[in-house]
Amino acid sequence: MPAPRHIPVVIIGAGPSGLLLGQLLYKAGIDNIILERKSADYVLSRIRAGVLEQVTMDLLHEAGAAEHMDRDGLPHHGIELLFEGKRHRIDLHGLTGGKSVMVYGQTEVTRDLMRVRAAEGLTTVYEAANVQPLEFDSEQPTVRYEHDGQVHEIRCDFIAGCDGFHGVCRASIPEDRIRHFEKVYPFGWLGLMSDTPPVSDELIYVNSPRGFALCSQRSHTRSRYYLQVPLTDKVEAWSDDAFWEELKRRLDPEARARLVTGPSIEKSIAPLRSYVAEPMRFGRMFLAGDAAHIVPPTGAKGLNLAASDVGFLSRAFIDYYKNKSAHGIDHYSEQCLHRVWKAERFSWWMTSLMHNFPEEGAFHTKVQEAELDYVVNSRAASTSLAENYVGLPMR
Ligand code: FAS
Ligand code: PHB
Repeated sequence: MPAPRHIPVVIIGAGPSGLLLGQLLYKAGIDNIILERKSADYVLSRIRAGVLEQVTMDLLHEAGAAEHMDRDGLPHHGIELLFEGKRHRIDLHGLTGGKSVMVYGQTEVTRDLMRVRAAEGLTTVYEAANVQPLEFDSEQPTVRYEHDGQVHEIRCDFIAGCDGFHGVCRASIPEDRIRHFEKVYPFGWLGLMSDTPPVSDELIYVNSPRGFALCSQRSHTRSRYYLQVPLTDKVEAWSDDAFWEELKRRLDPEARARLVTGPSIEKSIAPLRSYVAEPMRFGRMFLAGDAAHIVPPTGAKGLNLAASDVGFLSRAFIDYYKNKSAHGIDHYSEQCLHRVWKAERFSWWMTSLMHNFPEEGAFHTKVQEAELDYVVNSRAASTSLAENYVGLPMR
């Protein structure tokens, strides 16, 4: 085994969390390495989020990775809620004093971060196998991994667990030091991507008697659609035609008439869960993004929460190295969780509002109808939805 080297921060995972953290640390002069178990192509092949909050946009600018987002991203000032056959616009911009969101895919964000990292000559070890965070309670943790048939060890000051929900970092924490909070939803999202023009200028969130649907987009020529499906459904059982026919059944007549269908370029089913691990810091190992929490995508918060965790973590490391202060790292978990739980609540609320829960019975459906009517007819209620959707401040 080559002699262990020392790198200040070892980041495990090269998804958006790991890549954004790597860039923010580099910009502050803090050396780091990223260890990723998959290939770069595999990471880019995963179709995930599509909506960025201002906080995320600001961090991408700070990371020097916003050029393509500024060029290709689509600012959105409103969304629509469709229920009982009628669409109701939520004026995000007007209700939040001028805030908006940016429609720009996670795949593009990840590609942009990969590009700037490579341009700066920074190291990302792809296809790093059997990555193990070790001695993270000591003053000098170690990360061991295998690559190209060799075992490697890196000594470091800090480990950033950016390895997602199924990663190794959270799994390395003894059960008596971590608390899990989880809610699993009784359905999944069947997603389809197509090179067809979006059905509408803005996103449409649908609550129909047949289930939830979402009409989203990636550009003026690429659309992203979702259908609520039972957890027992298999993506192989859904032909493109079956998807389009079911989507039409859940839309209003105007959208149904405008819908342009076409061959899927991606189709997959994702389960929905709410999950939070507490705390998010264990000695010199810090969890960020999906490694620490998961939200149902209804509120478009997953990627954005990952970004704000990384914003807090990068500031904490910069505080440590530049100001010799442990204040940031000592308050990291509390700072993140304050924002995480508000996003968990909003994502749970949007999911509860927009999906069918047949097992909950007729009373639940009537309460849902009343809440939808209240949200679109009360300025206070629609303002609450709007300020959460555009993203609460990082504080
Ligand atoms: P990621 O999971 O993206 O990245 C973690 C990385 O760590 C991966 O590349 C993984 O290969 C790597 N890794 C794992 N274990 C490792 C190990 N042992 N060693 C080394 N590397 C390891 N969010 C939204 O806002 N809107 C959406 O519509 C949306 N849709 C989603 C659909 C699906 C199917 C999923 C799973 C998530 C979705 N999300 C959505 C949430 C998603 O966007 C996440 O919030 C986002 O990917 C979080 O980024 P990371 O924290 O970097 O985690
Ligand atoms: C998406 O475009 O993938 C998307 C948009 C908004 C959501 C979830 C997913 O709430």
